Amino acid sequence: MIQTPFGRLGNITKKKSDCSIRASGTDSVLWNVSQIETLLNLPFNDLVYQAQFAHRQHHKANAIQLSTLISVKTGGCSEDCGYCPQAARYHTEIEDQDMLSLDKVVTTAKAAKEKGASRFCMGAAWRGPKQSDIERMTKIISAVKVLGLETCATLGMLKSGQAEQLSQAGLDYYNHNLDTSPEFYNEIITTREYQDRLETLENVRRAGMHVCCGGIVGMGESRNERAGLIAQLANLNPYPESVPINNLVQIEGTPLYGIEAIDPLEFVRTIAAARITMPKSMVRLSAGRSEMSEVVQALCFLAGANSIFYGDKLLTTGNPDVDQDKVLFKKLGLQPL
Ligand code: SAM
Ligand code: DTB
Ligand code: SF4
Repeated sequence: MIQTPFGRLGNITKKKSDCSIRASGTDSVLWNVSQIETLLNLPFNDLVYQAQFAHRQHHKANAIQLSTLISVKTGGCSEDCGYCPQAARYHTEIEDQDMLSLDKVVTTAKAAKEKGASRFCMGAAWRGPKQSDIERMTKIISAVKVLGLETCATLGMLKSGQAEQLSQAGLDYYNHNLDTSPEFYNEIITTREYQDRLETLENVRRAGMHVCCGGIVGMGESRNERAGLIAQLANLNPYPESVPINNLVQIEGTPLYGIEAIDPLEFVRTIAAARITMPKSMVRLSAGRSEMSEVVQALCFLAGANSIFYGDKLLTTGNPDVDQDKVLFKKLGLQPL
């Protein structure tokens, strides 16, 4: 049973999974979409209260983990993800850039560490890496790892041998998002299947790496479809250690440009549902912070977000700068983890 301030989760009794590879130590339970929709439909105060309660059972109340992103290879991607400025087929202002040198990545990682980041996440605009890409990435990962940073990479789909090589090189986390619910998925991406994503996540797990997996909201999905995304994430076996929740950054030239933005309170609800259903995960308030007021960000932290991307750039778009985040942390009494 999930512990909540109300004793039980409304009238929802969760059953322990009988799946074989639930992580030891996680209180993973199986969730169905309507149970998560019930959560999302709660009065806002009740939902946030439950999320804060879950948060305080497993995490320091006022500590936020900081990850810095770098794009190690930008643009020219073969895929058709409808949100992405790096897809070659959309005409955006992004300039393509070949893979960065090892020195450039290491210099950036050192600077991120000095500014207080604990994790360094390297992204590449690939459908998936080639063997030559893996060889270059393994050198980069090892060099970043020796700086004393946690390492994370997001390079697209991985075969099992590729995941093994990255893991051997010292990669701690692999980010691969499910992005949205299975039902809404084909509205957004057609060049790879939902199942392909699940297979990559399985390969990452089997190689012994931590899973960073989340999605994007504000793409025109319904509340039921947001519940569908959270159900998929929470039912991963085990659920991801790190769950990035991105608010769509609308980029001119992409198919999703101009879509109606999600109500910020609905975004906060999604964070709360992630926190309640994946109580031990780090829930990252990810893309979209530049467009968010301090008040909305504060509500996200109250609803259980305990990680952010830190530094003035995401992959190709802007993020609040370090000084702005320091001011916000001071106002809220938050500490870097
Ligand atoms: N190419 C690899 C892949 O797709 O797996 C890795 C990089 S890709 C840019 C990483 C993630 O960034 C995507 O899965 C998506 O969730 C997120 N993302 C990309 N563009 C975004 C946008 N405009 N707004 C919010 N999130 C975005
Ligand atoms: C994730 O979930 N969000 C990050 C990271 N994982 C790689 C990427 C956000 C990208 C936002 C658009 C851009 O800057 O290109
Ligand atoms: Fe390519 Fe990743 Fe962008 Fe999709 S999200 S177009 S795979 S870079």
